Amino acid sequence: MSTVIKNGTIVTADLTYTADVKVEGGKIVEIGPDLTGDEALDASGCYVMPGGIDPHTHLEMPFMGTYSSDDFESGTRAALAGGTTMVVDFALPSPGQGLLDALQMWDNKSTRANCDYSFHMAVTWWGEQVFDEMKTVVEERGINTFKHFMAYKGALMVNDDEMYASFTRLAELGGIALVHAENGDVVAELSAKLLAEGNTGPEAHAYSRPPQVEGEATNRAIMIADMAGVPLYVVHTSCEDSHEAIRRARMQGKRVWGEPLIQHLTLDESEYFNADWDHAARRVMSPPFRNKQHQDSLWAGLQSGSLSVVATDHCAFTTEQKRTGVGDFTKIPNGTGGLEDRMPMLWTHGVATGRLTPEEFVAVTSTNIAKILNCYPRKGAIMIGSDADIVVWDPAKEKTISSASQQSAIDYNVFEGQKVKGLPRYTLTRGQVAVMNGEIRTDEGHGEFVSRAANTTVNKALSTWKELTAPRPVERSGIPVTGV
Ligand code: DUC
Ligand code: ZN
Ligand code: ZN
Ligand code: ZN
Repeated sequence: MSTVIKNGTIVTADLTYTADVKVEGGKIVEIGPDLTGDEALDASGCYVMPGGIDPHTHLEMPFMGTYSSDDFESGTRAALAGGTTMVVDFALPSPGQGLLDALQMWDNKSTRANCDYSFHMAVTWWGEQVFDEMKTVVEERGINTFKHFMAYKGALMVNDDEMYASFTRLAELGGIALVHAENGDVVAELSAKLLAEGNTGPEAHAYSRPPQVEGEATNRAIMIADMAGVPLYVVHTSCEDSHEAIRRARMQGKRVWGEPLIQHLTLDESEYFNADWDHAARRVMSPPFRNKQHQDSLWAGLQSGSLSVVATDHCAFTTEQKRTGVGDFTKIPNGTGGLEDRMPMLWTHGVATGRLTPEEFVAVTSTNIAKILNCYPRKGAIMIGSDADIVVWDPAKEKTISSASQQSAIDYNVFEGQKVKGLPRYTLTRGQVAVMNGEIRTDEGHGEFVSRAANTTVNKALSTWKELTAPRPVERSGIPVTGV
């Protein structure tokens, strides 16, 4: 059975042109004029783009005493509804748990996925077992990215010595280090002080995590990665303080990438001052939303290329779950949704406003991600032989975002009431039509794991630090002289 996408305009990360696309056996088999096939999808007036890849989700994740509410079924259904055809979720060992053991849990959950997916591995503690298992994870399980939490003290946080050990190991294995960059020690101090002074509401969450904690941790992670010789990917870059460090590192030739979230690009800190406790608590995530200046910095980063991708950190909790934190903001489960809305929101606020070109949109929502994570051009491309993960994007289609019509399993949406223009007409996951003119026809279990090998040639950090400081013999005679 073949399907031809007809009369559309193909947009890739480098090129916009007119051609039909023929899909068969889950792959793109032909690109050209006047193609024929068993079935045709009309793309007139639409852009035909690589399906979105969300490099950062937390589906059914045990966290802060509960589980995030979207699982691999509802989460990937939401993804497809919004034009995203692959998600990369974090397999998260509890401290002391082995990496392979945690991966088994994620394998079990992900059997319900409606679209393809991959995993990042989290390093939440350090020891010989983790050191050993990292090799198996990279070489046998096809996972080349490992996340380190510099925050969540007493739970997921790793210290600098552990981070350095893990980064060094990753450099040997050809992996990439990911960091959640917030100074967890300072966050813990600020949180305790705020609570002691009677600041218990959701707005105090933002006070406890100012941009400086993120800037400091980002700088520290960059320097540690440089000493270990490992490429670094900074997740949820939310502010200028962190962006500035990434920008500087990149200009120095270091292989560092920054990942702003659609939430930070479009929502600001005023959300936390809403008089409605639920409204504010539903938007509690880490890092928190920032002011307009930080938002402008993130948009500038996408425009200039100093920030590489746009993600969601989709980690959805119901209002009921959020209310665990009434009277103590530190107990509000951290996280917001966004999987269904990332592409339409970025199109509306990025492309429709003229800030991004359609090609840049494809780059930051798909192609750059596939390249960095090493699954390009299987994913992130409209090329013969690529997986037929395709979104037929109608730039004229409009809707108002509402929790009443969303796929996510929660009872609200942080973008509630926002008008978006630019939505999928069709979403194809490996050739199968999952969204047809607004109708969702997902196929539970259709999603397959995407293996991502280590990339030992491209992913080298460029610092010369190691050569400059490598121990070398010094021949001396006589009595050592100390002092000046
Ligand atoms: N931040 C969140 O808001 N939720 C999940 C984990 C994280 O780092
Ligand atoms: Zn994080
Ligand atoms: Zn996250
Ligand atoms: Zn199927």
